Amino acid sequence: MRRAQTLAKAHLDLGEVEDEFASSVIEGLSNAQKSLPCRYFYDARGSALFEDITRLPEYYPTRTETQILMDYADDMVGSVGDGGLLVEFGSGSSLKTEILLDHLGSSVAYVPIDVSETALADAKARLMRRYPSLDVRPIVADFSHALTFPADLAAREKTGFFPGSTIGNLAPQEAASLLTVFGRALGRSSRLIIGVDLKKDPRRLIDAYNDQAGITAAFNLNLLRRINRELGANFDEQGFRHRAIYDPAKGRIEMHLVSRHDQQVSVCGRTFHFSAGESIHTENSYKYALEQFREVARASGWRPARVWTDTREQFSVHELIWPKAGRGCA
Ligand code: SAH
Ligand code: AVI
Repeated sequence: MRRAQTLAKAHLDLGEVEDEFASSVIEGLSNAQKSLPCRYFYDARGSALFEDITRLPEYYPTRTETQILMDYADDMVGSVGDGGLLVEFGSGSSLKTEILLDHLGSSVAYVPIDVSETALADAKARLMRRYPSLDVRPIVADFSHALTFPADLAAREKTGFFPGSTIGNLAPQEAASLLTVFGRALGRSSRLIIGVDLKKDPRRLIDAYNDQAGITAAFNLNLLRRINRELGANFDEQGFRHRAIYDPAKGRIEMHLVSRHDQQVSVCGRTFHFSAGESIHTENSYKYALEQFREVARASGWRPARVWTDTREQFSVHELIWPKAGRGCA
């Protein structure tokens, strides 16, 4: 990924633009189909808006996955031994984590990893109140980069947790690559408990990303506000509208920000032109069939084991096992 960014920078002659956020934004807005990476949604306001999304009547994934975790947490983590390490990728509020923590021994340590510093700080404060003896060691990082655990925890037996179907925000091939990174980081014989949203009636999907209250729209538009604040850009939020569509061939929801009229925007001293109706592609959210996701897991080097779903098979939680030896250097 770093190499890809270096190549992209060379191609665009980004020169002095060293900041990763700035270079990603300039690169994305320079593409024929303008795009922005969805990991930048999560500044303090974006993380808070995501929490609002999780409580919306239309946004079924959080409720459904939470119920699956409550029904099967003991099966999922009952075998984790004393002194184990729970590592969560894209932990956000860590609310679902509490369901697992209630089924784990008190000597387990917890490493939440997220790009959102505020989400990690709020989660840590709450967890320390609710689980006073829990050793919580947040890491502010992009989980797709090589991960190093605190030295005193590195040798512990690790269980990965990746809820929320955040894996669905990557295309299947990229998802497989990310799962390989996780497997190598967690090491031999580790397990990963991962939430994956399932294919379903497109109407339900479309409603989940076009809520009546407009919270998903605010979440999407917040990206422009963040670019203005952090990169001194001059996006007019009112000049763009939220659009979410389902592409059945690709099996994904796409979120876009659509320019309401012809306009020019300046970002880091560069000018970008938007015609009326032109969009910035801001997020994909892939929806899987159960076997299709197990195939992605196999391609990444994990062995798919158990799967838990709700009775209507709207959402799934998979158990993956990283082999004792073999692929990679784990
Ligand atoms: N796990 C929580 C939150 C899901 S929202 C849940 O299930 O409700 C996605 C989370 O992943 C956000 O907190 C976001 O900040 C984080 N995230 C997204 N991309 C990331 C990346 N590349 N590296 C680290 N964290 C990331
Ligand atoms: C974090 N991720 C899995 C969410 C999703 O459903 O793709 C982010 C989100 N985007 C719009 N609503 C929620």
